[in-house]
Amino acid sequence: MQKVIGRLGGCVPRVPPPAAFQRGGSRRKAGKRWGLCPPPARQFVEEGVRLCRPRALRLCDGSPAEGAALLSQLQAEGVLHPLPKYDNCWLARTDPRDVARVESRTVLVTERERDAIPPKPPGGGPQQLGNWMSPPAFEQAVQERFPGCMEEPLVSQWPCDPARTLVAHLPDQRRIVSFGSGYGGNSLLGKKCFALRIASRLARDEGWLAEHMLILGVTDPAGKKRYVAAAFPSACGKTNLAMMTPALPGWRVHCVGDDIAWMKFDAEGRLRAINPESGFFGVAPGTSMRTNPNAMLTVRANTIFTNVGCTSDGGVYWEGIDQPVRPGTTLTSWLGQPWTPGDPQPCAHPNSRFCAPANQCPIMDPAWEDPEGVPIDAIIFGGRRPEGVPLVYEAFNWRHGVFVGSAMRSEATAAAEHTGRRLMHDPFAMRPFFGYNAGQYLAHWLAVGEREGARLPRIFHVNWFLRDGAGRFVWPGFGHNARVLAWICSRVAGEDNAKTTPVGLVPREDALDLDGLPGVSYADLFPVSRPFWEKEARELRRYYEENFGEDLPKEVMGELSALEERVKKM
Ligand code: OXD
Ligand code: MN
Repeated sequence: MQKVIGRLGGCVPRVPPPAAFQRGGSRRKAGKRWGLCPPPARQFVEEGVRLCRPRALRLCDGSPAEGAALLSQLQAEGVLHPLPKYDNCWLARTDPRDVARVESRTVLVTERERDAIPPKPPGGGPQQLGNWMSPPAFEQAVQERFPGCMEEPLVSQWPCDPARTLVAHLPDQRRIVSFGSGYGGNSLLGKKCFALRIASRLARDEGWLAEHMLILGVTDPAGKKRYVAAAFPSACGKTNLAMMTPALPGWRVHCVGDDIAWMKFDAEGRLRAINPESGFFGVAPGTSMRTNPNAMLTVRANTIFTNVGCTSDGGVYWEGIDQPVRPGTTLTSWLGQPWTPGDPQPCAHPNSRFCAPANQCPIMDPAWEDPEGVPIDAIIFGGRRPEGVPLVYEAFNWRHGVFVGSAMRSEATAAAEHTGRRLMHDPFAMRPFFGYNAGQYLAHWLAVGEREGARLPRIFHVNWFLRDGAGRFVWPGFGHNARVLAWICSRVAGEDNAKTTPVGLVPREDALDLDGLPGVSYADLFPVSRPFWEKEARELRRYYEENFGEDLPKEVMGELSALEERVKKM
């Protein structure tokens, strides 16, 4: 940005700012800044003003003073409530209809449907790999929503229009047009909309990867550090893993990012990742000093909480926060109602969130803002699989790894409008975030693996969520996941400590450190059963046929056939 302004300096035409600019001194200052804006930015604002007809216009400068002024304005308007127990922390209660991503109203607008999604399933079932909208339908949708929308009187303290919400992407023009929702995943346009959907399209055009992945650095007791990127579907513990406190003595984890990774090859052929976000937008329920102390320390200041409960002494509350409420303190639910433990409805919405600056996390990696990125040694896929899928396995090679990513499934979570514990396919944890046809996305990953001179990371799959017959988790998870990272690091270091199964390479029994975990048995953690994988392969074949059709790369179908053959021989 600095560069763009520099280049324009001196030749900036005197352009009068739009009439909606605020009056007085701020109008004069804004007018000056307006003149420095690049012409396409000015044109964008002018078009928006004409269309939406706001009462006032403000050109943000991003200064702390401006941040403070906006917070007090939102407090005065009843959108934000202060949380005096902490430093500069705020609570927002949204309209209860605007609490999650709305995948059904998230669209890719392209001339040809095939550029956005694979062909519709033969039976006419719902397309699960995104929604397409034609340019004329999009123009009509804009005309039905935007003209004068900022003149309309507010009907609640939370401006939204759930019946007409639309989150549209125009990948050819690198444009995003979002209407009707203030929920972060729909309205923080730099996040899912740009850093995943539009960026995945940029990445394909330019030969890199924009992925729904956390990035962490893991250092072994000898001081050797490696970086891994991991893709899990929403609300499957990415933030917890990214900020983990290892339960293995001598091991350390540093966080680079908890949700999105942009990965490009460097001159030596290594894949280097940056986190394009500057903060965390994490799920609150279940976060505690036991499960994620670093997240708890991160959100003690400068944080906006959305749809959590609150305490009468100005603190926050949610299911699993694991903090005693002081005697005499009362609780209020996310709906603003008095709440007592044991009430049938939760105190916090299951998808309630914290939004905090990343640099407040006590274990941010020293290189987390390095523009060169960090070198990735391993890529991990994972999901919530209550049965059948081993704790960890390694793909045989890159192509098999692409297959493993495409075959990911997980129980549905509260981050989107889906309900229940239904098992959903979620290829690469990108199902809601593809910026182009998912079949072409798989082809792009395969092409990355063919790149000349590439020193590719190894690929793994993990499942922290296996349950026993009584429904109890068989793996303690959280800090103990460091044990799995330790095995992954040993594989990256070239140790010969894996055994081959039809599904992939698993740790040999002596290679996974289970010391000090009474009741945790290797056999429970590594179920590889023929009936389970036969069913899994059958369901996957149907999923591929119905959702990718002929856009599934033949290499991926070949990997499925190879799995079926290996399973037959079990
Ligand atoms: C999120 C998600 O990160 O829904 O919020 O994936
Ligand atoms: Mn996410």
